[in-house]
Amino acid sequence: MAELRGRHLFVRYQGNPILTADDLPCPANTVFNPGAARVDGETVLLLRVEDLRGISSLHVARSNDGLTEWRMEEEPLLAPDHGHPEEIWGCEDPRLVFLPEREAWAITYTAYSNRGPLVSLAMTRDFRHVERLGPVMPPDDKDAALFPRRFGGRWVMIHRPAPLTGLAHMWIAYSPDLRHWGDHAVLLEAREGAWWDAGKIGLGPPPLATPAGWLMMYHGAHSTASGPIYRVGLALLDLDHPEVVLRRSDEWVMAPAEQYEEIGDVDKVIFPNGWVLDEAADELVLYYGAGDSVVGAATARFSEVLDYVKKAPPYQHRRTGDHG
Ligand code: BMA
Repeated sequence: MAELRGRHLFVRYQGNPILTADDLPCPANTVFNPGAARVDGETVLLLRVEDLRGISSLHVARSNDGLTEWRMEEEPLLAPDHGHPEEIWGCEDPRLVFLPEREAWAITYTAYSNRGPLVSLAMTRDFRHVERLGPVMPPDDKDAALFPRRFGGRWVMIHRPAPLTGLAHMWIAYSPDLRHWGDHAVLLEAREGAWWDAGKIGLGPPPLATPAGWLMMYHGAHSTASGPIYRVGLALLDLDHPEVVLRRSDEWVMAPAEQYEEIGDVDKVIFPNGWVLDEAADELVLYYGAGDSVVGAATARFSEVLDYVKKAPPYQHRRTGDHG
């Protein structure tokens, strides 16, 4: 019966949406798909703000309790820059991971180039200044996050290239220096047919280290006659070998249900990029874009999420190249 509990794990915050375009210091169309971090006793969201041209930039908001009284920075942390033609159409969908070795936060984000979306990497120590490392994956590629530490001396990144034909799976790559990436392999496959995660999947928030393995949330974009439905499920990766998927939930754990998730610039979208864990309180707070228009939050008991994913079905790996 473990699968039946999945859709009750995350409870939406009653004050949702926690941020809308009206909360911003500048005129904007939408605010959504934030990365999240806990920094010096505050929750930091790196928000995707889409302006009235359709171009997105990344803005910092801070809150003590992570739910209310957000304070916005006036200027964006990352906005399309003339020196970076790969960002000409915007900076989107950041994921934030603290790298203790670098004493800095890694920001992986979608840079929207005129040759399609690609993955770019930037570093910050304080969410006030940022250093771009530039593109790390060519187009089309999205939904990337680093792991916070090296494995066998190498950094590891999850990302989602869009193939010219076939299904859009999640991939894994390795780097000695955060710049040169190789040993590419499929990590988690999109399912086929009627499944909620058929056709196209992608990483949600960065994987979270737990004693049982890396907790991973991912979205599935199930296509329907009225467009895709974006829902999220869970998987568990081996702690020392993150390319090994141990478990994968059959059912989604969150699906669009509230009006602000079902109706927006893009209907029926739940798109989480960030979460904040308070281990002492056993609380996991998930931040997500809803309907590509506003920001929602949902909380879960961390121990229940772990129990659930540990009981999810074992994952059957296939070799790269075996799949469509
Ligand atoms: C994905 C990304 C997200 C967006 C989602 C739903 O491909 O572009 O930014 O939230 O589609 O529209």
